[in-house]
Amino acid sequence: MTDLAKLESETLAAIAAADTLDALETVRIAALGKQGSVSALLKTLGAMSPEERQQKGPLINGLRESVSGAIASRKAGLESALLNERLAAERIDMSLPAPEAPQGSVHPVSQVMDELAEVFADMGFAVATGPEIEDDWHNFTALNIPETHPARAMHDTFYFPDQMAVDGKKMLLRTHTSPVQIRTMMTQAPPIRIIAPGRVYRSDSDATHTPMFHQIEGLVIDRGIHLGHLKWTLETFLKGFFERDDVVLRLRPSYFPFTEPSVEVDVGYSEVDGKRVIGGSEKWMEVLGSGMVHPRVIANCGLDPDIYQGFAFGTGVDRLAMLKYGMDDLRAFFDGDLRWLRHYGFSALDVPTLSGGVGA
Ligand code: 2U9
Repeated sequence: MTDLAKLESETLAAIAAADTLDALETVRIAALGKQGSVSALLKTLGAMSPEERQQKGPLINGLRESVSGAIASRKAGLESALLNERLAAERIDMSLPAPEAPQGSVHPVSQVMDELAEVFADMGFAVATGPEIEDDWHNFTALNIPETHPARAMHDTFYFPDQMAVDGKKMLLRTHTSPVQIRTMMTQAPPIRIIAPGRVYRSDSDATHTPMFHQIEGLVIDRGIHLGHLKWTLETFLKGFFERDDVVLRLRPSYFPFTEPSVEVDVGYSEVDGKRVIGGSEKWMEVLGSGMVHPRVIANCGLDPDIYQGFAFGTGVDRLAMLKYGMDDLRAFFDGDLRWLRHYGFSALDVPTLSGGVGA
């Protein structure tokens, strides 16, 4: 066997025996690299006579062709074997259930606001909203709250700097949603039936009060409105919200500058395993304040109190949520703690409807 034929069969055997791309690369360099065996032969062509080169040239080039061809097809073979291995190993079984995706939840305050809107919509109330940055006329004066009333003091109310005053009226963060009702009485002709839910701000924060909390107030203005209408509305509201027919109310005389007479409302409950269960009249807890709208407030809004009367009420939405859903710390409502939100939060599909039940 000639040297050329011997070199070709040894090199082709080494290519066939290479079982990884790295091993094949080593064989390629040994044959076709700068110091390779086939490259060495190609270099001898330069020094040959024309006759010798004509005879040996095609043989040596033929060797180079067959070696590089064998390397190329071996490389392709090894690469497709690698690909098939990966395809087998990295299979995804599409029939498996989707992995748990992180999802958000509806905050209890939003849920309770939706429940309340649903309960009051059934009684013909519309939802009214207004600015959270208010002036002291809409927040205090229009509501018959005198200049010297402690609620106006800085220890209760967040004021903007005096230079922010508009038409001589101080700007502040509203301390209740009552200004929304003032604005409605000044722009909408009676009959008025609205609820005003929203954020309110008080600077006296402590263990059970946060500087921002949520309130909902209601207002009815029409001809011939009396306390019986107020009592029925509150009973229907609380029965619908707590989803119980055995809700019992107790009305106690009270005082607010914007209502006369003023009535604080307790709801009956019993203690079961340390939990408060609304219903019956074993124990009482205050849930809201209310009263007949003071005639001066009606007049302040440009309506004639001899023609129009009304009632109003107010309560804390966070507090109603705690009563209904059992949270025991108001501050947790505002921490944004995902564990709390996951535990007390609602699904976006828990849309409250009177027919489907107002709560979860
Ligand atoms: C207008 C006229 C009267 C709203 C009312 C209360 C009684 C009341 C508190 C309950 C707990 C606020 O959330 S709270 O801190 N509210 O007790 N609110 S009567 O009376 C109005 C409102 C608007 C034009």
